[in-house]
Amino acid sequence: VVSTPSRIAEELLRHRRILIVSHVDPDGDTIGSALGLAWALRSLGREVLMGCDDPVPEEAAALPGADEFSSSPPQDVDAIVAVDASDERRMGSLFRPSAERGGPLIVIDHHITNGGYGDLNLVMDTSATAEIVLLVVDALGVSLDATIARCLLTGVVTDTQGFRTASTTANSLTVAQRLMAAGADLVQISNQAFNRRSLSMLSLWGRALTAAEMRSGVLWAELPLAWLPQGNSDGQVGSGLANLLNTVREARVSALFTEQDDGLIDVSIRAKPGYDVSGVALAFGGGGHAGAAGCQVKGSLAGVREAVVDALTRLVNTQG
Ligand SMILES: [Mn+2]
Repeated sequence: VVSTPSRIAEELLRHRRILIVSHVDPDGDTIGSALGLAWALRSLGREVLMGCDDPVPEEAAALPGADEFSSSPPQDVDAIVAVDASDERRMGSLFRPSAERGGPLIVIDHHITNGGYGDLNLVMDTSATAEIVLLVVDALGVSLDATIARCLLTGVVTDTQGFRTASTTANSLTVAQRLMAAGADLVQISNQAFNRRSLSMLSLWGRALTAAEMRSGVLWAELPLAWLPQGNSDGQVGSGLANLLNTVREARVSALFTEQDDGLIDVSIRAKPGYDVSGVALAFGGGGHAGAAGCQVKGSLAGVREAVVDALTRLVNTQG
């Protein structure tokens, strides 16, 4: 069911104990959106629990409530809200089929590949899920405070790479202006988002960049499992590198292949404005946006790379 911010607010207000779930390999948008909504609901006296299958990344780690996320939150809740998760697999082990849920699953998301897997789905084509959460916060009748504003601005700043992606709109800036006026510190949020890389991670990127290859506008790099630190969560190491690959002038589209310890290859795809790589990610079982998409594919590093690079080469030839 396609919903509206006011319908979502109405549904949320019916429930006392609400679980908010951020997606696996979380980013600043899914964590910031979850926390922004959580603090708004708490100001209305609701009990809110936070769930995420993976650790909170550096870019969102300083947000109030970032330490509350649990990979095994209590299941006796009245409603579940998934934020920024384009399909149910993005909820990881925290997804419950409808028969196992006590209450509704409410999906708030901005991925164009989202098919609407919730009982209520608020899916809009915005630069960040945090933009949509702000509409819900308004519909809840909560006035913005500095905490909510800081969480939501983290979502907008991280998903737009500091207002630079093709998904950035005038509304992204209008939203940012409102959030700053409510007390969010853009400089502090940007610093936390972009200037906190470890030297060891940059060294790893250097190794991957040295071996990067480009063919007819398609640039790709790999992070084999043997190079990665123990217990690596691929999102932490890879997402910044995927964005960096896309800054290469000759690249129309770029892909980063990260070998995981579970037999899956994580693929992060980026594109210059004018190209839409979401369909390729969807075809390989993932999803995303025109300019940034991803999937996790079973197979060897070389096998998955060949298949995805072939698909991206066809895409460049078609859309270019
Ligand atoms: Mn997002």
